[in-house]
Amino acid sequence: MARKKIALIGAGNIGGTLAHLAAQKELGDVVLFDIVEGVPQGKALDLSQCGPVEGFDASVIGTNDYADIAGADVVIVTAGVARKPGMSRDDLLGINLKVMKSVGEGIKQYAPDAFVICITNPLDAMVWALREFSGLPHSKVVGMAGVLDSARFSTFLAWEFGVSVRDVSSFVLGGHGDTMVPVVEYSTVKGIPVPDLIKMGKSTQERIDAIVKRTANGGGEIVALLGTGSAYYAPATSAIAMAQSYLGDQKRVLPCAAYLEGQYGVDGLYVGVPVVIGKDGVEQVIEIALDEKAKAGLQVSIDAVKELLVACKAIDGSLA
Ligand code: A3D
Repeated sequence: MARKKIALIGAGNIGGTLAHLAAQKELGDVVLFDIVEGVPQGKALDLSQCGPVEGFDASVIGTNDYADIAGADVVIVTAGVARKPGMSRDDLLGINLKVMKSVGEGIKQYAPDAFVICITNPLDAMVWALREFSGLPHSKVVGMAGVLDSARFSTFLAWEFGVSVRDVSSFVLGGHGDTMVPVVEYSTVKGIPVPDLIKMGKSTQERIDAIVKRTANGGGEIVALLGTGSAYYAPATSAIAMAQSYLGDQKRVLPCAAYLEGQYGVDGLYVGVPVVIGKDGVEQVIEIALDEKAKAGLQVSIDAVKELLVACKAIDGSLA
């Protein structure tokens, strides 16, 4: 059986980390694309030379030509600019929208059967625009945010309770921005909901509220520490989990920015919700019952995504 092909559009911090993980895990042969000449080729050469040491069988090539992504099974998009300290994700909109147009056209021409995972910010608007420009089915274009946001929430919860991260399961809904909604009621330690753990005296509401706030600002905290660039290890790992679920038809339940057609009362927007990812892409959107507070939080988040789409349509008339 031929090896799968993984195309990575954008060979920056996340793109390079994705290439390393994809090769190491032997997800398939890797094509690293960027508009900057030399960078994808240099990173690909460096990564190829990890092969003999790590013992992986995957070819890694770098390119500036979309034709090289032809027939890709999975395309992961990180092309664009990342945040600098003091910038919000939304500040990236104008620049990254143009990038999504060229990337979408490249995917449409060379990899129309791929499962596409968008990471470029502002995520919920960029994944929508990428889908519009590529013309792929909505079920085959998805945004990575919830897996990362939940991983951040789970990390902080594991630290708070002094337990293994493997026993923590947490939930973040909504847009990938300051309005995201970490859902405490659906977050558990080995099945025990966090509110019950508070009742058991393992933490306090105030401490959990602070963790929820820290999760929503999780990306900003790292941007401020790094001084230049934004998080890339955990974002790359999160997208790889989504790619693995698709390639292996694992049907994992993962929070992702998915296209909603009536679910959660939303129509025609990409919003972070739990979905099942398998061989057909997004195979199910899971609608969970939310209390009034979470519902209100989700609505604020949905309204923020709507505003971004209005801005996209104002910038690029072909999207209106
Ligand atoms: P960075 O290291 O700057 O890499 C971006 C790469 O994109 C650079 O190598 C650029 O040369 C390349 N590029 C620019 N324009 C194009 C183009 N038209 N076609 C192809 N390549 C192009 O950034 P990064 O890897 O750290 O981050 C990439 C994106 O992910 C940014 O928009 C971040 O804001 C975003 N991001 C999202 C999350 C989410 O959870 C959604 C997390 C972290 C970062």
